[in-house]
Amino acid sequence: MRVLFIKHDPSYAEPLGLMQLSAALKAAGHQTRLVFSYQPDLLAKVRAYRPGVIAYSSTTGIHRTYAAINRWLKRRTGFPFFAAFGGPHVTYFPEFIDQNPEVDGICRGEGDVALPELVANLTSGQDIRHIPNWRIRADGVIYENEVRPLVPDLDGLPFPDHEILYQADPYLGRFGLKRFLASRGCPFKCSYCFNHMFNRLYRGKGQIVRHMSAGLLIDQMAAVKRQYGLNFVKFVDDNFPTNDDFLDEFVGKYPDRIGRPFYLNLRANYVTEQNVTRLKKAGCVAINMAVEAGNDFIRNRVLKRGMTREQILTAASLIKKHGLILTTQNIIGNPGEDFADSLETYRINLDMGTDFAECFLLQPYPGTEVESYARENGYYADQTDSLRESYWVSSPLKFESALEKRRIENFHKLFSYLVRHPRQFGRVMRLTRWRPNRLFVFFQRYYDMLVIKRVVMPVPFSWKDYLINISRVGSFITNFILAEKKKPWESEGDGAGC
Ligand code: B12
Ligand code: SF4
Repeated sequence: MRVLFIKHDPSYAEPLGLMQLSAALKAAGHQTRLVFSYQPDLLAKVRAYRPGVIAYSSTTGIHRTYAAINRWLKRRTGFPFFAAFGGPHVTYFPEFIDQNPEVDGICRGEGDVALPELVANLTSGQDIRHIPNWRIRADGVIYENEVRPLVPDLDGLPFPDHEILYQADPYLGRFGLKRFLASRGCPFKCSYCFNHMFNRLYRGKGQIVRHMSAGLLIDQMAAVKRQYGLNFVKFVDDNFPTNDDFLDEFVGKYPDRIGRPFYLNLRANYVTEQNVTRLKKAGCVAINMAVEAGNDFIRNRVLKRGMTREQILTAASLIKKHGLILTTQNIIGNPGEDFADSLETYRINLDMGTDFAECFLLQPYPGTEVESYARENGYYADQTDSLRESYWVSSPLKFESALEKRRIENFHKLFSYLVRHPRQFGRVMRLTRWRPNRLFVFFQRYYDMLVIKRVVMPVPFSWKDYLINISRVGSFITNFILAEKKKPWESEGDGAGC
């Protein structure tokens, strides 16, 4: 059967979940393709491919766009197809299928076995109502099924399908920066993150944290390097594996077989002398560590990080001592936070000597503990469905006053700049009183991109890479500042009742 994946947002990062699913489908003998909905002729492309299944992988916020695209395609393609949704949004907000009658099934949790099983049953005309992980709409009824156990051995999965992505966007294949994943799962319980819900959903269904063997990870990377080229690696694991069996093999093989600088995420409690030494020996040039909040109460009671200020500062000094770039993740605009608390987060970054501090505005994603905390304490009253596509623009929470909210939202846009230019603090602080505006949003996105390129990934990219990136950023600006051109699925009404 032909399965078509539709992805809406621009392709600046590999959608590894989707690529993993495509590999599993191909291994089971099906055909797959990816189309980007922002490119022209979506309908013509869908009609030409005539898939049996259209698959969407959705985070919260963008789910509305995917629901609209799907509704439009159901009306306009002129042939029947099974509309399958998966990814974080439907996993934590399964009511999505009840609210969208054009959706035929949603997959909660891992889709590696669930999607091929659904497609196999659709191909052979077998019953699809009782497949684990799926909530299926059939004969006007929704059938709910438990999740199956987690994939026990990541080495048993096929390598992610890079071809599907690079066929849809050949430029990405040639771009030197590529992302990889060595593991799945995180055992911590941070209240704003999806992991505590994921772990609850999978309680008793297998080991949460799993990693590939270092040898297979490197085989996978070597194949990508050979076929498409590779200058710089970003590992997107929640926490890069640091257990001895993995790290020893990784350090032994990576320099010879891959030999490219890399960047990864590590929680402060895994930043030890031994781990940093080994990672540096393998070629690590930068470590990203989440701080989230400088204020102890917000960090540990609201966000449930379980991490002391001393732990954060010690980890930072260890990273700096070894001459590695230190980047951090920070969240401001947390429930109950005031502007003074946001400033504490800024100051701890100065104390750490952070090279680049990425800052987000808290979004209470559905089902997270922080969402309940914000609702129960009167900081948040909106419908889940109103969350924005991105955490870069505004906060959906209530603060003590309109001025407090404005200062936090503006400070968020200036945060990374100020951490690099603390002497500008006095001057820039005045800007936090301005009305939040698109210029600030654009400044932050562009500034962050430049710093990441210059400081975190100082590897040579070609002129062509620069030109293509500038044109992509250019189209982002045009869309953003001149208000986005209406898409066909937006101009035809919401299709309710169709
Ligand atoms: C790398 C990453 C990114 C990358 C790449 C994103 C991408 N689309 O792959 C970048 C930097 C671009 C990014 C951007 C954003 N991200 Co992000 N990201 C991640 C991260 C760290 C890893 C994703 C990954 O590759 N996972 C590994 C693969 C194997 O898992 P997977 O993608 O979940 O797919 C599996 C299942 O979900 C399922 N599945 C997925 N899709 C489908 C589809 C079908 C049809 C089926 C059947 C099954 C299925 O099967 C897959 C295989 O088992 C996750 C956290 C995490 N550990 O997962 C956050 C995470 C997904 N991101 C998150 C967020 C919020 C965002 C942004 C909205 C942030 C923003 N800009 O404001 C954007 C949204 C971009 C987008 N539309 O996807 C949240 C989502 C929360 C939510 N409720 O939606 C997560 C969960 C982190 C968190 N805060 O908790 N992200
Ligand atoms: S440590 Fe990171 S990935 Fe793990 S639960 Fe906390 S925020 Fe999520």
